[in-house]
Amino acid sequence: LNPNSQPRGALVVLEGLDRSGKSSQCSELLSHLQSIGCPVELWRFPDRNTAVGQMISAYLSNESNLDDHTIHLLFSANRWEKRSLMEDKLKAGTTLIIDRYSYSGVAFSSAKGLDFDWCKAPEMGLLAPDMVLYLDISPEKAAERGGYGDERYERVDFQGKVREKYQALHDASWKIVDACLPMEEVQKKLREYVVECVATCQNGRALSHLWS
Ligand code: Z5A
Ligand code: MG
Repeated sequence: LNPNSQPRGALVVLEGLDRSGKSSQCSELLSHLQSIGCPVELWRFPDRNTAVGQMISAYLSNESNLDDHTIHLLFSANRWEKRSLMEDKLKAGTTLIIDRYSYSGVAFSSAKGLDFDWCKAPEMGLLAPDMVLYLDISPEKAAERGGYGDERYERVDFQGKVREKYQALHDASWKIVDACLPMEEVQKKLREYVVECVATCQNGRALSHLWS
């Protein structure tokens, strides 16, 4: 029996600009999957609980300054430190809903001016998501939602550059959803996509790696 064809959980990533609704929709997907009896966990990156995550958190809240390359590699290391647990969970049948992943890493750092391929390189070999749900919104509309705080990157001009970089990362695993629709409508679309993805993985879809 090919071990790659075993039933497993799905790796689903939500991406999008700040205030696009990722965290709200992630919690909603978690409750929905739980309510239909699907084993599921919600993860987020950066994971601010690890030692690396605490360095990232201090940087984002402007308590520390780091060279752009250094912070890029820390964000990547923060995903690598969770990689083997991620694989174990998926193989044990748990679906993972992830709030931001490598695409945020590449989009934000390359929007600052770092080389796009250089930014992709440290992500190579991490697990590739079965599906990326991209919540699409313009930076202007996102800013209207309020709550842009004091963290780095929370500026309309910079978010515009991030959006362009996200567009350069789209591939066949991406589903683009209009994040300006009412929350319930976004929710309905996401549920449909995710339930279908979970079923495909239960039928034994092989795990793959970035950047495939
Ligand atoms: N970053 C990086 O540089 N490199 C990396 O590798 C990674 C991240 C992983 C922190 O991330 C920063 O790290 C982030 C990218 C960078 N930079 N920035 N800026 P974070 O995940 O902690 O960022 P965040 O602060 O949690 O972003 P966001 O604010 O996550 O927003 P969101 O989760 O997408 O949105 P939300 O909290 O669900 O909703 C925002 C508001 O909109 C809220 O009031 C909702 O009620 C409202 N909302 C949501 N949906 C709707 C709809 N459909 N209609 C109307 N209103 C809505
Ligand atoms: Mg969020």
